[in-house]
Amino acid sequence: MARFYQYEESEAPMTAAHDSGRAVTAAVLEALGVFYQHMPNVDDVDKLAVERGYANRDHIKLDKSTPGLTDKLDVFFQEHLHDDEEIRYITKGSGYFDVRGAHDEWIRCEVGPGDMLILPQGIFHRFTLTQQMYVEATRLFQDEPKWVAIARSPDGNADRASRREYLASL
Ligand code: KMT
Ligand code: NI
Repeated sequence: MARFYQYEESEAPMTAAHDSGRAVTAAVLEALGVFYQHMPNVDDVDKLAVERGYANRDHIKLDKSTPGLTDKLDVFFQEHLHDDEEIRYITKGSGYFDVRGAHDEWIRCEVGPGDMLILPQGIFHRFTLTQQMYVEATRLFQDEPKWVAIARSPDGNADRASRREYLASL
């Protein structure tokens, strides 16, 4: 089951828990447009995919044997947004998705097997592994995945349509 909390900055590596001890509720995440559900039954994933029109999916595995893992993780951990939702269903292992809260603070979402997390388009976020250093996940998408990572710019990507739409949706 997932766990959500305020991220505590420290010198510890990104894969450390960075747990401030301050929990964040599912309602707070919902207000940010983040969808979370524990779905141990894969049938529920298929049902959600039909309801939301996610016709396509692929699979990603990251562990210590992944070629270029360090570089990949560095990219995933750069703060960014996408012009599409980021839909991830964790099947094995664990990971941390950090999303920006209402006051631009980091909220850490620790996810594990059976967790479905959907980040809305335009939300600033990043990803890393936990110290388990292992995750497998299904990535769902509607058509062509638009997962180009748009780095956060000094003005917070204020002119980008997906960002403007996201802010308007809050
Ligand atoms: C992403 O887009 O950040 C990823 O696909 C990370 C791995 S999904 C567990
Ligand atoms: Ni992303």
